[in-house]
This record gives sequence, structure tokens and C-alpha cells, in this order.
Amino acid sequence: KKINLAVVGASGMVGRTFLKVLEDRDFPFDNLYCFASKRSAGQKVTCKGKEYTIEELTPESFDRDIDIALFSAGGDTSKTFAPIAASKGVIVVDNSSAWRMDTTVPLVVPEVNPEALADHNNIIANPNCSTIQAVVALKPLYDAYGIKRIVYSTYQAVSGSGVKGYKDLEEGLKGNDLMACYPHPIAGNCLPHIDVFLENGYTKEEMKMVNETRKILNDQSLKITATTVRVPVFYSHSESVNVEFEKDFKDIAEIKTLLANANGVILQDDPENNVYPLAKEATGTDPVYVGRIRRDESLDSGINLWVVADNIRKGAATNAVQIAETLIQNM
Ligand code: 2RA
Repeated sequence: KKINLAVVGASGMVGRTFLKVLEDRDFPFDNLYCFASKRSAGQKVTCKGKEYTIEELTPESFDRDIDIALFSAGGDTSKTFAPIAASKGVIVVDNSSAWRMDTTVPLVVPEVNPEALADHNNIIANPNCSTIQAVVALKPLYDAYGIKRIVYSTYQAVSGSGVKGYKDLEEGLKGNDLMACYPHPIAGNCLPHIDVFLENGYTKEEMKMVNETRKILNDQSLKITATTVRVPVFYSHSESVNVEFEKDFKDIAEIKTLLANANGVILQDDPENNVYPLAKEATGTDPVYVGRIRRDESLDSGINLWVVADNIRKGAATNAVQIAETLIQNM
């Protein structure tokens, strides 16, 4: 069945990457409709060699025959328009955080919990970029050994903040600290402040990792803590992940084999030859790269990992397109 697809937020960084990923993966759409705010309406975008004119998003946008709509237009737009689209039979895959913790909305990483797609009310949530790459690496370990506790420390690219964050770094590196996006200069700095601070002293980004990991792995007993940091890198998030297992494991070779065979993972772990995941190498690709695997000698059974992925592709656009690919298998 040919699919009619909509991209909402088509002019944004993730929106444009949706179009690139749809082309890279030759997604089988028949008609494609591109929507954005009034300000971006009229702009031209291309996909699979064809040019599309961005239309202003209105409630009537979904009156035409659309099967799936990929949203990346901010939480407010998703809160308003996802229910309208869903009520008209459109399946929405939303990249904003608006619906992620809604109990009626599946939060899905296709390599990790595709079964969650079995039951939805036409709104499906794409997890936060920093969560997606982490759970792809954790899933095989969770299944093999059970997980007691996770400690996340992230080193997140400025593209996670969109064009404003990108520009702050670009200009900052030239000595112009605009601070249009961040409260401090990002060039030459590390900011332990992504999104807003909450009552418990964590940031929203840190609690997203805690809450989303539990929902995706379907285990509310998981003990998780996180520190998320913005670093002067343009693309790809890097993460130190410390994992305490329920069961013991034989040796690191066993862990490496598990990860090397895991869905969506590429093992890069040969420190003697300076081989470990790097943000620059991950950028523009879809796998989750894992390395620096070593036993945590302070635990009965635990390891440390270094996990890197392109935050705009696998962390957002590619994961959403993979959800759409999974959905159309049953259409
Ligand atoms: C960030 N993960 O990196 C958040 C949203 N993209 O800013």
C-alpha cells in the first residue's frame, strides 16, 4: 500500500532531517505534505529529487488523505495539532516531549520496544535523543543480566538546541559569545544545564532520561540518575553510562559479543589503537556506537560504557522514520 505522509515542522533542523532520512531509506510514500508555521510557509524543500512547497499548518491540514504525520514542531504545536490529526485517523509520530509520559501514548525505540506499537490511539511519541541512544545500548544488557541501577553522564551537542544553539557555538568559536540560547558562553565551556531546573535540583533533560528509560524498558523499579551537560560540539551526543546488573557476567568479552550483535549497535572498542566512539565520526549516520567497555570494579556486577550517536538522526529523525516503517508493515 502506498502511504500518504505529512511532515510537520518541515523547515526546522529535525524536520529537514526527516526529509533526508526518508530519502536515504527510500521510504515508500506516495504523497508527501510539508507543514510549518505561517512564517515558514512558501519555503521549498526537496525529498527524493522532488520539490515541495511548505504549507502553513492549520486544523484543516489533516482533512486530506494522510496515513502518518511526523511531527517535530515543538510541544505546543504537538499538544494542539496531534489530537486533531489523530481524530481524523492520522497516526502521529511526535518528536516533542509533549506526549512522552502520557500513559495512552507508546514511547518507542524500534530496536528496543517495538511491541509497544501494538496498542496506540494514533499518537506515538519519539523519545528524547539522549534517551534513545542509551536504551539501544542498554537493551541487550537488560535482557541478559537485568539492571539494578544506571548512572548517566552526557556530553550533548549544541544542535540539540536547534539553530540558536548551533549559532551560539559557531559565533562563540569566533570570539562572539552571543548567549542567544545559553546563559553562559558555550565555546570553551561545559554547561550542566539543559532545559530548565526542577524542584529536585535536576534539569528537565535529566529527568527525561530517568523517566523515559523506565517507560521504554517497561521497568519502574530501575534506579537511575543523570547529569546532562551541553558541550562545544555541533552534532552527536556522547554519553558515559554506568550500569549495575542484577546478575553477574562471565567477562568483558561476553559483554562485547552481546553488544556487537545487538540491533542498531556498532561496537568500537580497541583502546590500544585509539578506537572508541567519536561524535565527529558518528555525525550523519544512524547507528549507536559503543566502546570503552570495562568492568566497574567498585560493583559486584557492573560495567562502564561510552555511547555515541547522531542526536538529529538516530536521536530524532531516523528513530521516527523507523517507527513509521514499522507501522506500515501492518497497513
Ligand atoms: C537537547 N535533548 O539536546 C534535547 C532536546 N533536543 O537539547
